[in-house]
Formats: sequence, structure tokens, C-alpha cells
Amino acid sequence: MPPSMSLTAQVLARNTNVPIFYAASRAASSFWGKVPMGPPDVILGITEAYKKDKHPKKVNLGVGAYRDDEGKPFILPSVRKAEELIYSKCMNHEYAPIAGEAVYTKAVAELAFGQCSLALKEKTNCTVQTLSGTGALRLGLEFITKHYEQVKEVWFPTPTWGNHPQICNTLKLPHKKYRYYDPKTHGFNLQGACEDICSMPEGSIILLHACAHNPTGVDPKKEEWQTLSKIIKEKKLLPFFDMAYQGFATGNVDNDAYAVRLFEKEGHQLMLAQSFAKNMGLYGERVGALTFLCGDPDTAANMMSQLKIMIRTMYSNPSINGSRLVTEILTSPELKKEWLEDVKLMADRIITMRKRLRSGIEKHGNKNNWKHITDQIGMFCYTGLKPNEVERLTKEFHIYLTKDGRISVAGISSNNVDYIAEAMHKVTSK
Ligand code: PLA
Repeated sequence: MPPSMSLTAQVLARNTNVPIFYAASRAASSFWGKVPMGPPDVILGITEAYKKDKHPKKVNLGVGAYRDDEGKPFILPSVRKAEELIYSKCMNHEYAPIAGEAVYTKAVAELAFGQCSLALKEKTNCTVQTLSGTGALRLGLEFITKHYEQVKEVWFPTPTWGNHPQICNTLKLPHKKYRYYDPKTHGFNLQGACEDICSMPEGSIILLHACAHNPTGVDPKKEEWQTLSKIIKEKKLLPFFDMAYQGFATGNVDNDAYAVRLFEKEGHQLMLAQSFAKNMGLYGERVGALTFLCGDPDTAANMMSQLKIMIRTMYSNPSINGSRLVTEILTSPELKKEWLEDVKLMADRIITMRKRLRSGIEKHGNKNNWKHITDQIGMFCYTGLKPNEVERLTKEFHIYLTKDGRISVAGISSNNVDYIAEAMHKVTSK
């Protein structure tokens, strides 16, 4: 309401049909009138568009969310059992400690670093529960802005998960890119990565996807990790591992922790973000962890005190339901065994879908090379589809994916694989 209007005129305008020019000026008089409309999220925005689509054959290959072979969200049988166990214990709903329950942080750190980890044995790690992987990244990067004394510059692989640079932007933390993916070979560009790492200022932060790289599905081989570890050490960089898919690369959580464990053994003071969204199907529970390997127990204790101050002023303490589920599974040998089988089942179904998608496209006589669909690992396939082909897939076939041509293979099922293969063939052959 324009403040210049008389009180009577204002009341009248409110009680009758408000003329258009008043409606326009309503925004100007709001406390928030200058807030501009922001763009939809490049990944989660796709789910919003997908939900609005009424086409019966629509497919969502945007977000990395595992589906069973009927295309339905999958509740892991081991998680279901953990839920029942927790329910039967009639647990209370008291606050968790600021950093999360110690039994949880111990179990998740052990899952990442292994039972023989020296850092865990000597208590030189500092681990806190976080709001899933994103919360761990945010907290870790924010900690850098406040307490890191070296070069505050973060290096991301090209390409990387879209939210990585966005978090840095929010924190006004400078970030740059190093070469990672080679579009010609559809593989890892070891030479390019090494050259770029050698040019990074000493002390800067290098973000590494621990396994099942998002979006490319391309991981360094073991020997390549060894080379990376060596030069990262020489350059005195701080490695920050993002491990959002432990178990999804090879179907085995220990194999997938290879890089993290190698770096620990080689004496890196690394940072690690963990998520249980994917490997336990706990997307909405928002359960994860942030670990620093600090070099000595006193520094670890100081770091913990500062992390607690940051958490206390942000969300006070973490939620308890998701972490109880994770703890129940990781601390019971029988449940853990079942969970490892569940992880393998998910990883195997994705591999089967890769094979069927590739053979489905090739069956149509498509002239392009689709070997990378089965070569790449983890949840995603970086198809190489061009923006106009992606657009056609969505507009003509109601198949939703990110603009860079990434598809979540976990969203493909026996019911839609032939439809997707045919559509991909059609948009790439005309
Ligand atoms: N790190 C990477 C590399 C990720 O791909 C994701 C999730 C996360 C962290 C964060 O996951 P969390 O906070 O849910 O634990 N990436 C998804 C979802 C699966 C998303 O974009 O939020 C993706 O579709 O890329």
C-alpha cells in the first residue's frame, strides 16, 4: 500500500478489488520487495519440473536417488530392521551432543578409515556428525574460512558436483579448477591433473571425490591415486575428500575407501565429508560426518572445541534418528553384513542397467561409441549428450536429466530402459 494514501483510501483499497497499480506497488512496500527471483537448482530443480509433467512415460534421471527395478524408492532391508530394533527399544528424544553421539562418530570414522587406522587408534582425528554430505562440506569449508592459516583457495576437479563451487561462493571462498576428465577418452586425465596440481600454490585445498566421481563416473586407478597422493604431499596441499558414494563404485565399501585410506597411510592431514544418503538410502534423514586428521591429539581436541562452537551457533546439535539407524547397522556385525549385501545389490543393479542401456542403444544401429556407459562406475553416467540432445530428450520424450548430459543410472529400471535407449538413439542419430 503506498504510504502516501489516506488511511480511508487504504482501507477501501484493501476491502475492494485492489487495482493493478496498487498490486504492483505492493511488492515495493514489502520489507522484502528488493529480493530478486533466483534460478532453480540445476539438479533438484529438475525433480520439480519432472513432478509437474503429466506424461505417463516420464522418467527422472536428474537427481542421484536409487530406485528399485520397479522404479520405486528403495528402503534397504537392513535399514528396515534397524528401524524396528530402534522402535522396540522405546528410545527417548533428548538432545544429541553438539558433535553427535561418540558411538556414531567412532563407527563412521572406522567405516571410512578402516579398523587398522593409526589416526583413529591414536585419536588424532576429529569427527563430528553433520547434516549429510552437504552439511559436512559446508561446515568443513566454513571452518577453513575461519581457522585455516594457509592459502584459502579451493581447487575442484573439472567437472564437479555443481554444489561444490556454490558452497564456496556462499562463503566467499575463492575456488579454481584442475583438469580431471578427458572428454576425448571419456577417462581420467592423469597428466592434466598432475600438471595442474603442480601449479597450485603450496597449502591450498584440493577437493577429491573419494570414489564414484560425480558427474563423470570416472575414478583414478589405484596407481593413479598413488601418484596423486605423492604430488599432493610434495606440494603440501590439504586434501579434502568428498565421499558421498562409499560402496557405489565397486559394490564394496572397503575397496571404495582405498584413496582415503592410502592418503591416511601416507601421512596426509586430510579432511573428509561422508554421507549416508546413498549407501544407506537415508536421503531425507540428512546424516553424515566431517572428519579432520589433525596430526596430533591435542590439535584434534582444539579443533573439536572450535567445531562445536560453530555447530552450536548454526543448528545447535544434530538430529538423532538417522544417526541411530547408521549406528545400529555399523555396530551390529549381523546387520552390518546384511547392509553390505544391500549395498552390493544396489551397485549390481546399476551395472546391469548400464549394460542394458548400452546394448539397447546399439541394438538400434546407433553409430556413436557408447562404451563409456559400461566403463564408467557409480551412480552416474556422463553420456556426452549435447545440450540440444538433452533438450530433445526432455521435450519430446519426457526424460529429465541435467543439462551437462549426466544421467542417474540408478533411475533406470527394466520398465523404462528400452524407452530411454530408443530415445537416446533417436536424439543422437538425426
Ligand atoms: N557430494 C557429492 C559429490 C554429491 O553428489 C552429493 C549429492 C553430495 C555431496 C551431497 O549429498 P547429501 O547432502 O544428500 O548427503 N548429489 C546428488 C543430490 C545425489 C544433490 O545434488 O543434492 C546429485 O544428484 O548430484
